Amino acid sequence: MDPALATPAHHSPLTDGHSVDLNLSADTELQLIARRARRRLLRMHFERKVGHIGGNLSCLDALLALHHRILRPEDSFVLSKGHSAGALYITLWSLGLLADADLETFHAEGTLLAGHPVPGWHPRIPVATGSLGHGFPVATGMAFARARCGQEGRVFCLTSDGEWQEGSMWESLIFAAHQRLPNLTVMVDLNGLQGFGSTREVASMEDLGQRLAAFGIPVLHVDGHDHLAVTAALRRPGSAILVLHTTKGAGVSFMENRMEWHYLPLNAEQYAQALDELSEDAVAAALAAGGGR
Ligand SMILES: Cc1ncc(C[n+]2csc(CCOP(=O)(O)OP(=O)(O)O)c2C)c(N)n1
Ligand SMILES: [Mg+2]
Repeated sequence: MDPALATPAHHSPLTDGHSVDLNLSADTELQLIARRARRRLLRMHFERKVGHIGGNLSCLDALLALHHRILRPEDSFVLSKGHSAGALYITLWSLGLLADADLETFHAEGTLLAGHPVPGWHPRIPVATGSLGHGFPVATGMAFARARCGQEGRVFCLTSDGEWQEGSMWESLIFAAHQRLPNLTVMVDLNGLQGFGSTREVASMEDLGQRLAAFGIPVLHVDGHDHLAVTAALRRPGSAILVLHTTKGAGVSFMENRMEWHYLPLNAEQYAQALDELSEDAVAAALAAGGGR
């Protein structure tokens, strides 16, 4: 195993009050963290009666891999698919960078933990996003400025697949490719669904990976729910585009690949069923069977 992935030699603070078994492999540790993160994310959305759950679940594993394994203080991250702010807050909570009391203010009047990121109050939330097609251009500018000024640090950006229907994304890609930026990693959450159907039905960009590759920046295809694969791809030096093959609603059977879970809040029965599927017992069974997520 990559030594950089080794489990810390003390109790991990990365969970919802439980400590992680010290002998677990780093991969298993992240799987457990991801299960707990899913449960906390669902609770947060259930308590506030808000949606956007499907797209939060599709990118949560990549966010966990990035924030737990890759990001250094000199790096920056931009959540271009700002409607997945919940997954970012939960990721920061899983690192002990946000508290339960913070999460309880999610979507509340006047909160900093809004449904789309409010910038500037947390070092890992540098940019206001939510209007799709906005974050990636900003991330490109940040990477350009760093490269120009000879500054350390990489810029990471998470985009959605529907977002690539925005013209500003392609303008930025033209710029990034032309400038041969050395420090920009863009992830595409390729879950195949957007607000009103599949991306294929609404405005097909297939094969998106090939289209992106035409710009000359290396494109890597990764299982977006495989923490080790995502970590390895993110660790690659230089600029790259990571096409994350994901499932919208990943981890909750009745949400997976269902467009309506872009919008729906959970009712009490659905919440109970989802928690059942993500229970500690279910985690143990899945790990024993060699399963992920
Ligand atoms: C410019 C803009 N238009 C419309 C919206 C409303 N909106 C929010 S999410 C979304 C689409 C969701 O699909 P996708 O972009 O693929 O995200 P994911 O599947 O990851 O949730 C839309 C249209 C928006 N946020 N910004
Ligand atoms: Mg999508």
